[in-house]
Amino acid sequence: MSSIYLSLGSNLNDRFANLRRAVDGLQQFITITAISPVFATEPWGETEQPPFLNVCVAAVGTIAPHDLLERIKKIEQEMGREPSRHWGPRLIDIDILFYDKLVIDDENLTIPHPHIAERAFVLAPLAVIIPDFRHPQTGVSVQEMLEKVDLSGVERLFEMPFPLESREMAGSSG
Ligand code: PH2
Ligand code: MG
Ligand code: MG
Repeated sequence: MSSIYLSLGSNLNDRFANLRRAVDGLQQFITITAISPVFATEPWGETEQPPFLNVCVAAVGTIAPHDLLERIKKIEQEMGREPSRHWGPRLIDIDILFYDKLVIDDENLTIPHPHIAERAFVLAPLAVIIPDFRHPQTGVSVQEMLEKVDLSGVERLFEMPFPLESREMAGSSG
């Protein structure tokens, strides 16, 4: 079993529903063990776009990293994500942050995610679920990285309901 940590973000349409749907999709191929609270975050990188909702997810699974990436892309496509400019607005974005302590850097996939240490919108939710996890390349913990970033644009909103109620898991019939 591998430990997998993901960042989810949305800044278009019903942002919370988008996160919820993405979590449901992920559960088809990994077992989610924790979900962070939902954070409202100011756009990072490209600031002329609507504010985001962000969460981080911890999961376990046996899916290989590149297969994980393919399944994630499929969720994004099925949810109707359209091509956008680099760091531009998106209905749903699911990024692989860490996969165990693995380091991968090829044309398709870079793990750990290259921007973790700069992004308060990743570190704030991640520090709620894995504060002591150490970056495999720098040895710096999530909590230590969090203490180095500006948290002014990041607001903790509410808990993401988890685990899902069994009625919800079975698919609601009204
Ligand atoms: N994602 C981006 C670019 N900027 N800013 C925030 N606050 N949250 C995001 O999820 C985000 C972003 C590109 O993936
Ligand atoms: Mg991203
Ligand atoms: Mg992405």
